[in-house]
Amino acid sequence: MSFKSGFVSVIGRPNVGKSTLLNALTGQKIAIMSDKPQTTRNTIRGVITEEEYQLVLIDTPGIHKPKTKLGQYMVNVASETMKEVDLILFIADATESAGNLDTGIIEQLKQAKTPVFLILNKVDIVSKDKLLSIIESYSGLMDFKAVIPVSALKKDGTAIIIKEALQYIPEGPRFFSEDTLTDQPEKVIAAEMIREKVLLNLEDEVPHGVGVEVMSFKEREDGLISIQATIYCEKNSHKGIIIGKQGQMLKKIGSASRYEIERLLDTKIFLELWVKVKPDWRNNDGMLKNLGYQS
Ligand code: GDP
Ligand code: MG
Ligand code: K
Repeated sequence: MSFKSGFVSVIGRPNVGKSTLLNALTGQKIAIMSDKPQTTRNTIRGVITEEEYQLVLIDTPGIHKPKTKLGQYMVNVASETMKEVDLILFIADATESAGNLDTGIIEQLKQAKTPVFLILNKVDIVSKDKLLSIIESYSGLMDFKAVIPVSALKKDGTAIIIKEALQYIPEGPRFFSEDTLTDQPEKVIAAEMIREKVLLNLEDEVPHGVGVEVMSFKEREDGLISIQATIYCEKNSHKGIIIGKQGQMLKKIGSASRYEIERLLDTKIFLELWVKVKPDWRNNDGMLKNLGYQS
């Protein structure tokens, strides 16, 4: 059998479990996960390489009405991605029937003319009867090439996605070397991990106005990787919250980030964090570029 390779986009409204699914499929923590919507800004790719195929998975930012330049960037990335991939996995929440955001995405999926699978996630917390009625409610909305109920959290049904997906993947070359899990530079991943920890630790106090830039990422002579990163926020009061009393919060964010990055890179790291106020950075082109949001 000849080798197959292709690109698969993962799309769905916030919190349906896209990042969790990507991680389940690739077996690695790459895309960042949190219970807050819109944590995924970059198009992060996970790569699955087997004897006979290679699938490049793209975590597509959610589609929504943009209010800032960053928002517009995310929408552009999403709609461009949808046209160029071989297959789209549209992820929906199996515990709820389609809402406005779901149907809005479906309208856009129809225009992309790329094959679409409906992946109904979180079946671990839904009854069979409910699941059947949800499937029913979705199936009238568009012609899905497959409807696959899964639990990304429990890795239940995820192998079926791959098996079905391969029917839509063309013959092609190996795009990435076998041990590649993501084509994002490690610097960007480290920044995403740190941003995840900020979001996780600060609840809703410092909402989406946080960006992380890795200023330097160097391997030292003793093998340790030394990372220096700046956390940007929009207000002085936010800076205070991120740093915390006697630096406690920043310390907490730092050690949680270090743990996660060490696990990912499989090596010891030395992490230094700074916090800076940059009002309105989300509307600043130069700033967006620095943070890796190239358009
Ligand atoms: P995203 O915004 O679509 O990327 O969603 P995330 O992957 O960040 O997941 C959002 C929330 O749903 C997190 O709290 C996940 O733990 C949870 N979640 C994801 N997949 C499942 C699943 O299969 N079952 C259950 N019960 N929860 C899930
Ligand atoms: Mg996500
Ligand atoms: K999320």
